[in-house]
Amino acid sequence: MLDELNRIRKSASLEIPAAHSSERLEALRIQFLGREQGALTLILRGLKDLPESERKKVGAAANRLRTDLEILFAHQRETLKKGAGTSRLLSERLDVTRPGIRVRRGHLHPITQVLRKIENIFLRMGFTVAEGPEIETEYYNFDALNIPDNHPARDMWDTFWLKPERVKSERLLLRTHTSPVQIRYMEKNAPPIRIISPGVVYRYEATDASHDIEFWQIEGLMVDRHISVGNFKAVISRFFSDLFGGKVEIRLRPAYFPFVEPGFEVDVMCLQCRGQGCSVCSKTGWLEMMGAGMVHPSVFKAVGYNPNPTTGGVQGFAFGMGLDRLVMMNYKIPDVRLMRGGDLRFLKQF
Ligand code: FA5
Repeated sequence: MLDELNRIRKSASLEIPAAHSSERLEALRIQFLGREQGALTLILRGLKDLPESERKKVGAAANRLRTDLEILFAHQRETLKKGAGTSRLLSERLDVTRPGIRVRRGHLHPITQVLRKIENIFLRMGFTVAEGPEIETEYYNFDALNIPDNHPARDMWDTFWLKPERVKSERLLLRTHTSPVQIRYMEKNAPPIRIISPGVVYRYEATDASHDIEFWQIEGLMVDRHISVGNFKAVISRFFSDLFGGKVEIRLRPAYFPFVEPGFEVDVMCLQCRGQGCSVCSKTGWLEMMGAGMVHPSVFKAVGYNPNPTTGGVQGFAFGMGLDRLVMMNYKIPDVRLMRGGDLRFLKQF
């Protein structure tokens, strides 16, 4: 038996360090220590049949050999692992002399590009930029703008109401226009005022080529003593000629908005079809770009301003234009829904 143990020790100490793969190492482990037929296992299992004097001697030698083999196997396992690490290092090594991988640059969304252009035009005319929240209270979106509950004008803006229905007794909604920023700004600032306020607004309505449920508006507000419709026309004509290079025809139509008096809508001749009529302008040749008007005295009262010019009060004009539609005009985009579609084939063109 002792001879047999020596033979196993000799062969194992040659073969285990020579194993160059984990598969080979596992085969050797089974050969020597395998639970069923391992050479050493068979000897340990046969101990019980030996005479007592021999059993002790062989048993001690066999256990020593088992410990030594386990150490040999563990050592070889480590060696193989390190070897694998080295070959990974070799395969992943960095060749700093190779040309780099080009990282594709993104760019600004067409809406952001046009918005920046518009902001610059207004900044040059002495306006500043103000912001307001997209989640708005019923008071700022409607009541303070002279649109009380049950007023039929509320039907003009299909609204996404938020749940829970009331927060601190206020009903919340996704703002349907940027006009609430007028109120928020006037509450905190005294006249004279010259601001624009760009932002996203939401409407619960059916979509088509010129209507989306989420779109950008830019609010404008100018308040001072002796401001008239003439000032509005001058500012807005200058704006359109700076934006489109002076080649654009605009027209003012009377319109009703409860927070202005008089009110009007401003149309721009459709650049897509040059006034001939197409799907973008619903075959009219004109695209409605903004609602506007002279700020209603009730709105001034709601923010604590004196609306009476004969007693030193103020007057002003306000407008709210659809930025998406201006972008459509600027780049001749046929459908407003492309703006938020996330289609790279569309976006890469700008
Ligand atoms: C308003 O939202 C008023 N707050 C504008 C205003 C401000 C009037 C200040 C008077 C004084 P209106 O609902 O018409 O008005 O929207 C203004 C502009 O937003 C429209 O002229 C149009 O250009 C754009 N717009 C309206 N609905 C959509 C829509 N569903 N998708 C894309 N653009 C839209």
